[in-house]
Amino acid sequence: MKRSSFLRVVFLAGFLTLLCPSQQLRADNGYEGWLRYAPLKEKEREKFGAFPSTLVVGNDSPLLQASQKELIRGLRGMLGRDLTIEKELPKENAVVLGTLADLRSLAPELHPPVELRTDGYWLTSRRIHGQECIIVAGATDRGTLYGVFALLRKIALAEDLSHLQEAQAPANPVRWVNDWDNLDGRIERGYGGRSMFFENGSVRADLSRANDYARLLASVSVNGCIVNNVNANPRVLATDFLPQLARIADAFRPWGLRLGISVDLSSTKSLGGLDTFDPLDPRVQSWWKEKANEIYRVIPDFAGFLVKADSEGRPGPSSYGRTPADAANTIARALQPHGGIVMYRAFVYDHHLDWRNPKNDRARAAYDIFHPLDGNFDDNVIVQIKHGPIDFQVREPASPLFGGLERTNEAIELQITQEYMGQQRHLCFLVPMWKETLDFDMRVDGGATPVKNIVSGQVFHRALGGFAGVANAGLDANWMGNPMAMANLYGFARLAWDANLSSANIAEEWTRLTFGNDLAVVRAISTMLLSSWPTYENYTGPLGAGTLTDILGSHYGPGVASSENNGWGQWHRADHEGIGMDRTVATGTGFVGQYSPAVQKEFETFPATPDTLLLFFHHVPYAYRLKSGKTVIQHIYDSHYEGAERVSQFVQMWESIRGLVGDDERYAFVLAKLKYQEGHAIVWRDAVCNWFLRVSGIPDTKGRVGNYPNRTEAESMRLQGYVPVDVEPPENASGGKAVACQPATGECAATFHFSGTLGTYQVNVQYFDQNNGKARFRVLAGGRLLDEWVADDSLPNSKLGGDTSTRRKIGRVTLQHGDEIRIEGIPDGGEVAALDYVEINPN
Ligand code: GCV
Repeated sequence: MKRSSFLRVVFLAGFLTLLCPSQQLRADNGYEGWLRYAPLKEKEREKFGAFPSTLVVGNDSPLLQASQKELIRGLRGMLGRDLTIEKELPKENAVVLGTLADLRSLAPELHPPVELRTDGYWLTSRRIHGQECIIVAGATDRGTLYGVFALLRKIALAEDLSHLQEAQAPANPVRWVNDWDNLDGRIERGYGGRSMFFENGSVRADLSRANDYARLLASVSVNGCIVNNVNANPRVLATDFLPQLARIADAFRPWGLRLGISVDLSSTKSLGGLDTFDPLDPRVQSWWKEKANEIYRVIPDFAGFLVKADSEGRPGPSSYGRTPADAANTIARALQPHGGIVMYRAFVYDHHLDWRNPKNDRARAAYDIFHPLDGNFDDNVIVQIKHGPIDFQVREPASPLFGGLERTNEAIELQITQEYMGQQRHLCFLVPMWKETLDFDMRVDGGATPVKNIVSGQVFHRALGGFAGVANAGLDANWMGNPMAMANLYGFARLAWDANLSSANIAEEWTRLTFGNDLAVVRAISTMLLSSWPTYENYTGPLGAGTLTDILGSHYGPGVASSENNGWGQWHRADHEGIGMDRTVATGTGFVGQYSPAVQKEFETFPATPDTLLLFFHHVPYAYRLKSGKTVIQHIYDSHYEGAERVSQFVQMWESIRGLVGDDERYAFVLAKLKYQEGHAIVWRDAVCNWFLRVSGIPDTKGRVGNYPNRTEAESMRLQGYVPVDVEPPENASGGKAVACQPATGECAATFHFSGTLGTYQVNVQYFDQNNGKARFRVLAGGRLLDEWVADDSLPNSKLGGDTSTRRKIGRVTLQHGDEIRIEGIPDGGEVAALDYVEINPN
């Protein structure tokens, strides 16, 4: 969106805030997600005046019982109406709920307009025996449940139901979430608290949270959940553990959600007592068969296994010279008689690549390994492919493997948890990014073959396929650590149902369900969501170079050089002359050759390659001119400044809807997160820009990079107790240094005199919030206390650097020339109350 229209939305939202009286405020900690069922406004409620008061339910299966309860709960919340339950069709208007088979016995004359595929539903309003009825009919019980949620969604969105006629079925049979929960209760790459499934090596006693999670997932038609980390603990298959897993499956079952688990392929050795895990060894094969039988005895609707093998140190078939197909088929054959499936991840690569060899390329791995196996996988195996060829970076092309498996089931793996995307502290709505991959046309055999139609099975006529989303929801009240991050979970599931839904549509729908139908709210939040991914990309990693994050540590703050000189293969190859990976067939790694000939033409040459992916495919000099007319280096500088500036606008937009988002708790929570992001975007901006300035030696034509006239470096202040320390890498602190209060000192201060003129200013204090203590800070100007706070965030590092650098913004401070600015720090634990700089900007 252009800056001018973006600001118009800010203005409009603010204006509407003044016009509209505040909604009645409800307490809301984000637990209900998009299922709030908040009372509709009077005007909206009027639309449902004729809604029936009676409910007829076709059968009494657990799923239909859940459907019935949900309908009652939703209507009570939104319309303040209760439903009376009848066994037979009453002599008054009614809601009729059931499968198509149930409906046939009630009203044989009614047929859906199209044949409903598995999990599909039909919503319609019809006369039955002279009575106006709302019909919710599913192809299966599960489809009926999905129909109920769809109907409730329509009511929450205040849609007109008078001509209700909608028949829908999911495009993808597999719509699973993967949760990377460890049995000890930690979640790998989870940012929403501890596991809701496991604690201390066992399944939790209280699984009510798992039941609520299943409800949330069912409301958006997710039908499977892998509950443990892909880096799997073999114990998950232990005989005494299976009944524990069965309890989770029981919690999921009323919501039509099937449980699956990640398995370690070497379990036959570590757990089974065999001396091998060779998938072609008959003893290994019968062990898996026995294990599958044992599982299905306690979990009859068990969904299947997810496998990570020969990847990042995980054992795999390569130990025995066997292929992924050998391994996948061995366990698939064990599951097959029970209807279970194997999701075998294509994330197989060597993380000890020789970085000195310019022909080495991690991006090639999945295709190189799996393409030759096409057609060798059993029918109940699905190859699960990360959306890009590296690893959930901020900008990657679609994995060429999607086009390389014509005789194999495929699923796309999307990462809902924001590992590389700001870890739920930064707003980053991923649906637009996912859609770029889903809509990407692989042009296999010259035809239109977008990724979405490949994974659904449509293009290559596969019976199985779909979506897997790494969710990692946890025990935090709001599930993911930030109510805004729930938009990604919602968006994932909506795309898994129908990948043709637009990003704007999903953003608006989620916003309305989560925050209400107020126009100003819908506009402001949708606008923020839709521009958040390009914004994040702008201040982190440009032009397809990948996220320039610290890939050896937290994957969070900046760490531009961390990708280089190691075997992980996330190289951007930036040096003093240029940047980018040459992946061309002509001179590079040959990765481009993995695409169909038509797609190769798009990426093989500089001029054909879109700017957004230029550095993914080509190594170019910094002075190379992009299609935008800018040089690469100037683009890096400008995009980082634009990105950081845009986050400030997010803060303003959010502030413009104060009082309209339904409750104060979520409002304040999100505001705090956005303000934090505003500061951290500047940390990113400065680190990346200064790194490239130092390495390229080419100055910013606009003179911003390395030039901060309103800053006073902490190391240049008068220090009492504080001592200057180097920060590594140096670009992650202004001037490469900070000051730290050594714990023995107890309390420290840094002072300087304001050299500007009398006026109102904004004082920004850049400090470090380590996660190993709760240091305290006080800021005084001319002896007046301006602000004080405790640095008690749990950022992902205990060191001073790009992960922990944090901004405290103190607005509207009157200062006059010569005022003493004093920052006092009191360390705590290992946290040294460190300061980077103070910046004083005119208000
Ligand atoms: C579960 C990346 C992540 C790992 C993750 C891995 C994977 O490397 O950093 O935490 O491991 O992907 O997807 O298997």
